[in-house]
Amino acid sequence: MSATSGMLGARILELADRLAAHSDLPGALSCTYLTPAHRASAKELAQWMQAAGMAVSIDGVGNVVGRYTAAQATNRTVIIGSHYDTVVDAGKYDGRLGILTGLVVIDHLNRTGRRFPFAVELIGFAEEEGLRFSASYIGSTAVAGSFDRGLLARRDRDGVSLAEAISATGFDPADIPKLARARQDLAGYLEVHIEQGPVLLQEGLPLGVVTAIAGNCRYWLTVSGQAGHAGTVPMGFRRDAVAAAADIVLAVEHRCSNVPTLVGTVGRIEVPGGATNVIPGRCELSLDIRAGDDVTRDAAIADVRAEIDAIAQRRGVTVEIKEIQRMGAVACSARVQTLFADAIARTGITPRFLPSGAGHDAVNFGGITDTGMLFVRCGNGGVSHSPREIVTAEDADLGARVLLDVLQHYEE
Ligand code: HGY
Ligand code: MN
Ligand code: MN
Repeated sequence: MSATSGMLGARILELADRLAAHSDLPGALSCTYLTPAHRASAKELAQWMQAAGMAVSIDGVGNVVGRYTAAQATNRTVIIGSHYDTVVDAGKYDGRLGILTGLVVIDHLNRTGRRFPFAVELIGFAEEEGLRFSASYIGSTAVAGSFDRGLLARRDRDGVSLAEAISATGFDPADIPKLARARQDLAGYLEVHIEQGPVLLQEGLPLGVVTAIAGNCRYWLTVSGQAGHAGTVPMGFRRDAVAAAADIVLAVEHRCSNVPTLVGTVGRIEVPGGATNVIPGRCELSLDIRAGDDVTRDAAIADVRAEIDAIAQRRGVTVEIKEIQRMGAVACSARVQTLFADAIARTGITPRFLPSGAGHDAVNFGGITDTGMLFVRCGNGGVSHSPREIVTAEDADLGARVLLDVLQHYEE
């Protein structure tokens, strides 16, 4: 690649900084589905894709789609994708690194006039984290043809439904199935993503090849006990919803500890109408359990549910458990893993294969086309979903060069 070494990486980081300027929050990055910051981010990404020689559109669910045509007319397409929505107080690279890596690679192809026997579609998916409507992967399931219409009824904290939010952008949610790509046209799906963990950093490696993506299950729990006066109800008479929730949190931690690839997290815990001098009668909490394989995960879920029943019994509370998401573990294509590994080896680095504990848009393509992921090292101990998330320009540059190399060898 003629681009001076390091130049692509520096450009990726510069664009990530500029994209992070669009935020729902002052002084922190938060880009939630279909907020003004989210729409502004889509517009800026579309401009950059246009300047890189792609035909660009923003589809009905907010995906930013840039198409780099093939050497000859064909529908066969390799998708390079990742997401541009973020968690609250996020890092600048989760999802965005993958979009911007694809952008600088296609910009380089355009400048050098290089085209392939297949088209390349760069897609910035609009909603992967599932924060606003507790509905992950809206963008990638729409493109993959697996969007769950039942999600349209989900409401955000202001009571706005997903259907209303999408309709407000001028698109009829009933037309979402029309966004799906014809399966016979898909020649592959490639995603570059930060590792969001410490493995590559600890082993001194800039890149890794993803073998499989963990399956995760998410739940929303409502604990109902008995509200009361904090000063007058003796401890033995209480049915305290928060104390029961605390037992649940510790039961999840206990069951999910010391089992390889198994993790359990309570990321949100809320006391509706809570007050210092009131014994909580109600407590709501999220639950996320995932593992490298579905058998390990499902065994943990069964045990946690049994323990929740025992806690409810012991404490005289009721616990309603609502399943929000169930995603199976997805193996990455052996062919694409080999393509990434060979490209990494050509840079002189030993390829490192590793599973992903984080979910990614790639899970929605694993069953319909050759799908693979390239991990890029995370600094700061591998932290992610935090403003402390960092990537070096050198590593980002290597990731771009490997992605280009994979495209050049894709159809050999
Ligand atoms: O939750 C996840 O694994 C991803 O960051 N959405
Ligand atoms: Mn994330
Ligand atoms: Mn991500």
